[in-house]
Amino acid sequence: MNRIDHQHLSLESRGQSHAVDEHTTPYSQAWLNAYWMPYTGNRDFKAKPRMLVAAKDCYYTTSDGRQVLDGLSGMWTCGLGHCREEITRAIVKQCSTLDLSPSFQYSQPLAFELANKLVELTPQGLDHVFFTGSGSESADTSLKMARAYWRLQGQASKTRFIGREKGYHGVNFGGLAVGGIAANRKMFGQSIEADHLSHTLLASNAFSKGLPNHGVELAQELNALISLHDASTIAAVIIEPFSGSGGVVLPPVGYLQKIREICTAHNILLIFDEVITGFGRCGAYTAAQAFGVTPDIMNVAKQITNGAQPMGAVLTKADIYHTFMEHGGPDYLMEFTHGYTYSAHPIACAAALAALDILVRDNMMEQINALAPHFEQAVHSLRGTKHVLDIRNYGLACGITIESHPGEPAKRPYEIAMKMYEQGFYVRYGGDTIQLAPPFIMTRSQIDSLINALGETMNSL
Ligand code: PXG
Ligand code: PLP
Repeated sequence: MNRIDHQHLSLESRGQSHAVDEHTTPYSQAWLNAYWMPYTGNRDFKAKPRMLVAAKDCYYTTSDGRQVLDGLSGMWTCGLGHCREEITRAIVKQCSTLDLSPSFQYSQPLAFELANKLVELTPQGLDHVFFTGSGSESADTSLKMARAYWRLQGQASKTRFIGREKGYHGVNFGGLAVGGIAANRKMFGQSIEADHLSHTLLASNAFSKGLPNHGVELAQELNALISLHDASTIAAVIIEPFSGSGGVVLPPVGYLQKIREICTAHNILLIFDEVITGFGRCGAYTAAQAFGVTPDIMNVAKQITNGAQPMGAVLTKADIYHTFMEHGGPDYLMEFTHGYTYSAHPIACAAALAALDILVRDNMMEQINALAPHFEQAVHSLRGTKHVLDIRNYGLACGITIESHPGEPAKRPYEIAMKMYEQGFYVRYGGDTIQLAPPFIMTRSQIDSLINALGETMNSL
């Protein structure tokens, strides 16, 4: 590698204040090594960094001045496109008005305004909002809320959780326990007690468009787990309406309805993790509305601020909120001993209000539903392309299963994503899948160029 000592470069030249990174020479390893990157092959990245220095609408600008089409809306976050002026303005204004208010025992009006907006946009019955800083924090908040709820109801033995194989609920210990992606769990040992339902990725559903037809009977596994553990030990079932990180695994027709029925029949709370599905990805404000099933608790994050500020939230039914209020003891005591320094951070609230305003003002759900059939037709045109074993889609999300190199399921998706990046396209790779989640504002011709590039790339490898 190069010998440049970045310690001696001026701060300004090290900062990425310009649209194009001025380092035309490679970065030094020592400089790169200071940052331990999350969920990244650090050694691979640092051998050949993929630095993004600016973004606008559907494009990133790389440090070497290339334009890269964003096929994943950032990290499933930026459906409205990057650097939206309305959101930027709201952030700047809030930043210079009230940068932080204490979140415990004091607050600020935007938190209440945003809570009411979320109640309005999400399914009827979810009436109260607890703010967090991320999807992982939403997951752990929802699990703690469920356990505490049952304890307050006099049913303290209801502590176990049921998640699903291929489920992703973030990286904190609670979310990890209910998560079902083995690669994410195996480094960390025991956390809290959880069991898992099977995933719903069935060979008989390969190349389904929209919700697959086979597999509703998999919901009956919940009855089997209830027989095994007894409902008196189970606090909640947590499910992504469709699994995102696990590879865009869709629920069979009727599956979520059945899970809802079983939970209700056995006094088990149903938590939907809508961190990816929330705020437009499914062509509705939530997947709960798209699929017609209302959970007791709903977790959101990501698209809530269009990715411009970190924020998450947990929405609950009135019964849950009021149970805490009624059992709270004297008024000066807190009812739920939980919260984050950055719960309802004012700048994040301002970003979220601006982002949600755009979704409503621009009839974004209609726009998504108008674009989704074109996206569906485009992604399924890849059927028959080399290495493609399955293609699944819903709304503006797609998962493509890639035939593995023997014994190395994660390698070919990585190779595809890297080659795509070289050619100016950003797609997600994870496990044995390639995932796509275009911004809601992407044009048909941009979708076509993304899919054409993907097809050519796969055929070339
Ligand atoms: N639940 C779900 C359903 C998620 O998808 C989280 C919780 C955790 O959120 P935070 O904000 O703590 O990361 C997620 C996050 C990807 C990708 O490229 C997906 C996630 C995170 C990073 C990358 O698929 N999902
Ligand atoms: N660790 C220490 C020592 C703290 O003081 C706090 C918060 O006050 C935390 C962790 C939790 O941080 P956060 O509220 O940002 O999750």
